[in-house]
Amino acid sequence: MIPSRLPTIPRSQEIIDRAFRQSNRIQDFYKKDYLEKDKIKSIQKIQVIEAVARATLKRIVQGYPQNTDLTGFERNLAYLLFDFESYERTLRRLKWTMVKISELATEYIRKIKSANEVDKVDSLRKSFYGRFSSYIEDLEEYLDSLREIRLKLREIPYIDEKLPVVVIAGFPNVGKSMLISRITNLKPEIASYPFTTKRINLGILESEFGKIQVLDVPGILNRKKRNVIEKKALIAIEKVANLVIFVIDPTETCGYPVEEQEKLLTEIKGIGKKVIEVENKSDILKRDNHRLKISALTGEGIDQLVKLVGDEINDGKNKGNSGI
Ligand SMILES: Nc1nc2c(ncn2[C@@H]2O[C@H](COP(=O)(O)OP(=O)(O)O)[C@@H](O)[C@H]2O)c(=O)[nH]1
Ligand SMILES: [Mg+2]
Repeated sequence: MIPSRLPTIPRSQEIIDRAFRQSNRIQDFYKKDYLEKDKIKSIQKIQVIEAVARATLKRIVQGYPQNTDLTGFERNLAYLLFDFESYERTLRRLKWTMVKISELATEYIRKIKSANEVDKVDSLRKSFYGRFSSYIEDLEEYLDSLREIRLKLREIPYIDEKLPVVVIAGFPNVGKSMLISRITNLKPEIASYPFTTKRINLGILESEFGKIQVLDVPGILNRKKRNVIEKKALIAIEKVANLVIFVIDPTETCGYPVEEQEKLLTEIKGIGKKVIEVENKSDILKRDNHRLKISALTGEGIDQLVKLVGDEINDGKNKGNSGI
């Protein structure tokens, strides 16, 4: 799973500044032999710089998930949202830099120990500073990409695979977000323009059979080539849904013809998950058909829907359905 707190990513210059700042805090001490004193001080500085940089990089490397840490759902979304191979390359590069900096510190400490002039010690120390800084500066583009990937990883909700999952699907603007805010603790953004929901929102429905995770996914259009936003919704249905609530807007105030919505429903049914079909906005229009009529706005039909969801999930459990 993806850790809930992914470490923030500093800039190269921040890592360098932090390391040097710490090294400047080393307490002064008295020693009669100036060369000896200079050596000890220089070694201490190198040790502090190396330790600070290593700790910073280690915090990042350990705080970010490896491929094997991810659940199937998380992995699918991650592959969709960014180039996973380049992400792994970035983490490997940070680890490599940690090793290189440690080697560099060891090498310079050894050289300083055997130096026999103050000038030599000072030039060795400066040379370490320069080489250390360039290792960290070379990380800049990797840190930039990791900073962007962090935002994408944070978009992926944590799904408890032990609890059932219901995905609310349908065209944009049919009332999915308003519906999830009705039946769960979640209050997502609701707007009268399409594609408000770009990420997957997770809410918890407290049913009589226990907690059910409900996902409000971006609207899907009925078309061959889907964009990344739509693919997220399909991945959620394919990978984690035990049940789908498909919302149809018969009023077409969503901006899409019912016919198109029906076609999408047929496609979603083809995925093979159990689907509850509802017609929303019943405060405006109720058609005469078999579907449950609800209004996310007024609350009409919502209790029935919640009951139906609970029954379906519970039914799946009793049947020993491995998908639930
Ligand atoms: N009249 C009416 N409007 C609704 C209902 N449900 C949603 N809406 C409106 O439809 C628009 C889209 O709703 P939203 O929940 O953001 O749709 P989503 O894109 O499917 O998540 C908003 O302007 C809502 O106020 C409903 O049951 N009745
Ligand atoms: Mg929405």
